[in-house]
Amino acid sequence: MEENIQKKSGFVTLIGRPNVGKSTLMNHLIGQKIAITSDKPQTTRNRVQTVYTDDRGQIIFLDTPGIHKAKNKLGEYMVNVAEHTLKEVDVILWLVEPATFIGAGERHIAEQLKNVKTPVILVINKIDTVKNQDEILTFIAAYKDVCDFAEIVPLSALKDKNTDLLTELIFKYLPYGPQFYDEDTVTDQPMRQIASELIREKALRLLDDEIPHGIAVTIEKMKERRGGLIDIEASIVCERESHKGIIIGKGGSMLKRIGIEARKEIESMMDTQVNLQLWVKVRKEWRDNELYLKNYGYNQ
Ligand code: GDP
Ligand code: K
Ligand code: MG
Repeated sequence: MEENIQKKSGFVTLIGRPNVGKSTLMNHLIGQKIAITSDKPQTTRNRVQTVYTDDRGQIIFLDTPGIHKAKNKLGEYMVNVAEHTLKEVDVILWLVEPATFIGAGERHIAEQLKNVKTPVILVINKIDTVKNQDEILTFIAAYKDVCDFAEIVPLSALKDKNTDLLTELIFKYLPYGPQFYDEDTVTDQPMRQIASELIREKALRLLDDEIPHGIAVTIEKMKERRGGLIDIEASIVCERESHKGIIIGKGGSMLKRIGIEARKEIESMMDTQVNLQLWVKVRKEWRDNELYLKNYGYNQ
């Protein structure tokens, strides 16, 4: 490693209620889609780590599942991941919706933050949805008393508005020190994990509300042929026979759509051709079964 006393580096976590745009923001900050996103809550289940590097130094982002009240063992696991992270990082980004109403979800997060000394930057996301920009001042005023914020930044993750300012403010709070990763590193996620997450994302986005929470994706096989083509066999695991039917769809149409969309994105991610085969399996109540949870990658 080259010596670089001038550079900064550190860890930043994104927290906030489901669907406020944490994964979208992280993807835009690093300039590449690594974390999956959807309009469904609890899209993110594991901690996803990504790396941003420029002349100023290196920011390591941790996209966590949201902090919420757990309903099953999978939920408990997700909440643990999120709460644990708060104490390990250099900066916390707390994302909220552009609103003056501060709900129970936000109060719960504010309670958690009372016990940590880490600087908190409040990010008021989705300002592209605010018609009258003067309103943003009222949102800032409403949040000022909730917590002792280091900074407050209104922005749009989706439209990439004001995100450069956020990066600058993050660097302000990072310590000087050596880089943790080489400059080409974008994530610590193995390709297998990214592939299974991309399949899960397509299923989340294409399926109706009730099913997505009960699905997991496992990669059974991932192998490169001579010439570069990659064969992937994966299973979508669901909790009921009736769900299996919906995931497969009429004459296999839904599974085919999920497969096509996932394949395209995995191909662009891996920069090579992919042959993707998808199966659907039923595992009743896997979300409350430690063994299944472990098997599907939800353990640390
Ligand atoms: P997470 O659950 O906090 O990780 O949220 P996601 O990143 O999965 O985003 C949830 C939904 O909000 C998705 O449909 C995103 O496209 C949408 N979203 C995220 N950021 C913005 C934004 O700045 N503006 C708008 N209009 N939508 C956004
Ligand atoms: K989401
Ligand atoms: Mg997310």
